[in-house]
Amino acid sequence: MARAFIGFGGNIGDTRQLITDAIVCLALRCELQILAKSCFYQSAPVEALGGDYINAVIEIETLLSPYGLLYVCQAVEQEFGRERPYTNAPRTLDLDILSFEGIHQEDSELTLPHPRITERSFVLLPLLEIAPDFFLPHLGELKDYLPQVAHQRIEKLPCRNCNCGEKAISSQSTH
Ligand code: PH2
Ligand code: MG
Ligand code: MG
Repeated sequence: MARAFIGFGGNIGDTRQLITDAIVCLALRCELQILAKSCFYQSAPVEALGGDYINAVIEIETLLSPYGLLYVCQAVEQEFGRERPYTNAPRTLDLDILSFEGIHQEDSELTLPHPRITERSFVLLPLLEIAPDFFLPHLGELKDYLPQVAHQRIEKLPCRNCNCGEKAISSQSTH
């Protein structure tokens, strides 16, 4: 079994619901198991136009090859993220394989780990939430890159599945 991390992002439509649905869609596939799911994060667009993004990261284990997983991710993107030819809100959803079992490859179709994994708070924060000691052979400890992305605006959104919302509420009430 290979362990991999997948990043989700989008900034058109109800991205939070779209990511939730896409994760359910992945969970229904017998080729992979979901091991962990981060909270949602709202982030300023990085090198992109438009409104804030919603981002999240999941950890999976799979018997698929990296390209098999890429194919699955692209199929889910198409299912959920394709532009819809009717009035208002085309919806987009981006799925990126962030790392796959420590494999290092620079292929035009699939670069692993993701080439900008250390440069983006919207990847590092959710990934480190579910894998705090995540380490990659060529990059070292991912948490060491946090200071470099500290200027990128990002906020963890309260959610039902963990107590991050409760913490936010209780810290508000104590101040
Ligand atoms: N994705 C991009 C480009 N910029 N910015 C944020 N905040 N979140 C994203 O997911 C994102 C981005 C290209 O995939
Ligand atoms: Mg992307
Ligand atoms: Mg992508």
